[in-house]
Amino acid sequence: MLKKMIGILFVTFVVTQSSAFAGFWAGAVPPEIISTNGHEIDNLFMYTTWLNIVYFILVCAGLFGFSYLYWYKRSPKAYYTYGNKKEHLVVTMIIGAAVFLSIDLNITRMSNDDMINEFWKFPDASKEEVIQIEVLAQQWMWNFRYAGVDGKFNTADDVLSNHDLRIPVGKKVEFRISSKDVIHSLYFPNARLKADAIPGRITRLWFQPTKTGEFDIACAEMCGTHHYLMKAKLRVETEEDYKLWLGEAERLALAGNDVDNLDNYWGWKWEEQ
Ligand SMILES: [Cu+2]
Repeated sequence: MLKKMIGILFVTFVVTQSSAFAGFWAGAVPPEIISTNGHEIDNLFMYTTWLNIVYFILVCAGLFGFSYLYWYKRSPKAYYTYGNKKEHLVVTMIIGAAVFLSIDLNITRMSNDDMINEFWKFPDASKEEVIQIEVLAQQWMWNFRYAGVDGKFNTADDVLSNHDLRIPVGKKVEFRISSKDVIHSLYFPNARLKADAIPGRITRLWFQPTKTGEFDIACAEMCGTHHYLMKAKLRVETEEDYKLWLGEAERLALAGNDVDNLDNYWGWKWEEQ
């Protein structure tokens, strides 16, 4: 009777919870990658995860294996050791070196390679077309600034946009980021990129989108009570759509920008770095 009841309870639990588990796993799947180098970050995550699983299995094998081998019925007399014999030291050092070399040192090498070969290789606007965008974070808003028809930042014809960032697919985009008040962090989950927005400083990041669509932009730094509201939209558009939007936005900017409103001049000169 008791067994039957436990059985029924177990089946009920599995049936009712399976959708919750499915939801959990769906949430664990990383968002779609939309940049040329986003997979480098995923590779690093996967490498670390799998290697940790391997070591976890080894540790469990040791723990349960030795518990089984030295079960009290098999070896009734306890054996006492300080663990300071030469072979103990050698085994300990081999395990320590294996973990250090395969995890710590290797992910340092991998991330260093990624930084130097990808993420810090900023596109050179004198050699190729680069979409340049200035970002100003504030409590609790993302301000984006395009240079406008004159190609110069912080002038009356700049295109200003809040929470709505548009970029053309296939083009390299560079962001120069700052903050008006506290530290925020510009986060593109689909590009696997984030950079802090720090008052009085300009930080940079770049990526090249590979897919059109609408994606999330978030603030990844707890920045106050309405931190959660700093959610902007990234629209990756075809080049024609982007040019159409930018043309219209430039026309509206020229016609409607309030040149006397000093609040609109938060931009800065885009200089070589
Ligand atoms: Cu923020």
